[in-house]
Amino acid sequence: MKREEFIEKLFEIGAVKFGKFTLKSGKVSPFYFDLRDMISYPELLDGIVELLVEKIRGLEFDVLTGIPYTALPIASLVADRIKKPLIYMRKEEKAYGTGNNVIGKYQPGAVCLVIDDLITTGESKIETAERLEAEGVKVKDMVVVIDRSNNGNEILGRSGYDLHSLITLDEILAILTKGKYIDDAMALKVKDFTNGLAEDKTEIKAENLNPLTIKLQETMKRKQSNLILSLDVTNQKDFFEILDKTAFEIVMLKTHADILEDYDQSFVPKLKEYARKYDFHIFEDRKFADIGNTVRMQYRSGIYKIAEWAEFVTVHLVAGAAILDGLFGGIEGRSSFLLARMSSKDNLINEAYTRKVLEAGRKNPEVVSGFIGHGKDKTDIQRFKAKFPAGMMLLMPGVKLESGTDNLGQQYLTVEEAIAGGADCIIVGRGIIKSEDQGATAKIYRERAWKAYIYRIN
Ligand code: S5P
Repeated sequence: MKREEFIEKLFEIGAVKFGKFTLKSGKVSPFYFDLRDMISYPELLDGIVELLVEKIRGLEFDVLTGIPYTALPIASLVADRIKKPLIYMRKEEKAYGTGNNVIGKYQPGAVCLVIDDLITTGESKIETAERLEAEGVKVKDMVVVIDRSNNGNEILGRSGYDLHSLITLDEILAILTKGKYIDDAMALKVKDFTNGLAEDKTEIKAENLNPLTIKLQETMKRKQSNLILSLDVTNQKDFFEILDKTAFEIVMLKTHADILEDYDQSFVPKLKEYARKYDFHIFEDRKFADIGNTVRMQYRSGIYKIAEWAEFVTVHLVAGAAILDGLFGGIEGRSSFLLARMSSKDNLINEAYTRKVLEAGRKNPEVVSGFIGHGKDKTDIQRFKAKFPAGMMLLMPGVKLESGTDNLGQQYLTVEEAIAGGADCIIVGRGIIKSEDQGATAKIYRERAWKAYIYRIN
């Protein structure tokens, strides 16, 4: 089947529609694509399989899959035509990595081609690929029938996948206007609409970033440091002794004020004086996680009155993004880092949770400077970082000079892995604190981290 003919048929069966459609987001779209009914048109189905087989010729893969529901019957027809095994993911999500999420047989490490009907944001494709990868299947190439975004390639490319699309939105518009199925005005409307969506997605403008995010980045440049010291000790004497030796090397100091046994009213003024003298930021790793009203009190009252002295705090979004209002409502000049992933073994954060945290950050740049995250290796971190809203930072704990673990489930990457993957700052605790010469060790961390950072951003 010719492409023109195929596109015209899609229009005729109503798989490609123009008019006014209210989307889930509440926006009114001038077009709507829905390929679900295609399975009821054998001739069209035949055409699409033919075009897909042609498109995937030359790609290397062991098995193939279609994303349920729409693409699954299409993928099974393709599998039959090229005589390759089919597998598919359950639509409902079982626990990660249990081996029960994939139906069909494959060898561990098998390379899988992913077929889907449409691409808009690419999220469902990335999610499928990540779920397949969690089950020991590798994904490299993905094929879609329609690239509705016109830049699916770029979206998936950022996450390390190659997208092949049969037809793009522009091509559909060109053919349908040529055949007089729609007029130029409609084509223009559709283009305006998709450009508008693209802009919505484009990320946070610099002027909306929290001024503290910008300040932190300026301090990084000024001090040539992206090292955050996590000063986890239980008394003030050790605390300030270590700080004396390391303050010069760090861009930010991360505290857990609640582990100091002798915390008293002298602590904060002294800490602030160090921060001023040595030019670093103060970051209390409180990991707020309760309901809005409670976190508000935990942040502003009690013994620590964190809001008065910590420029940055950490927040777990398990209670929902509304707790950001609880924390920061009515307060100026403060910001947070959200826990998007954790470094501890078997933590319960999954991809869907991470995605929601990143989305919450994108929507609240005035109180969120970025995310805390980790990964299993450089590639894994790159994929994670690719989804960040522009301008948001990745701070990474679980970093040492050598990779490894502690005996309580902490997992370490090396400085270079962390930064090459996309960490903007590294958070180091025991790697420095437990070393013999804390000052010299902090210097090594700073130099290695900064060198890797400069290399990456250039
Ligand atoms: O996922 C995380 C998030 C954080 S904030 N994993 C972490 O280890 N952290 C914190 O980073 C942790 O609370 C500790 O203060 C620091 C790492 O310390 P280290 O001694 O293992 O380097």
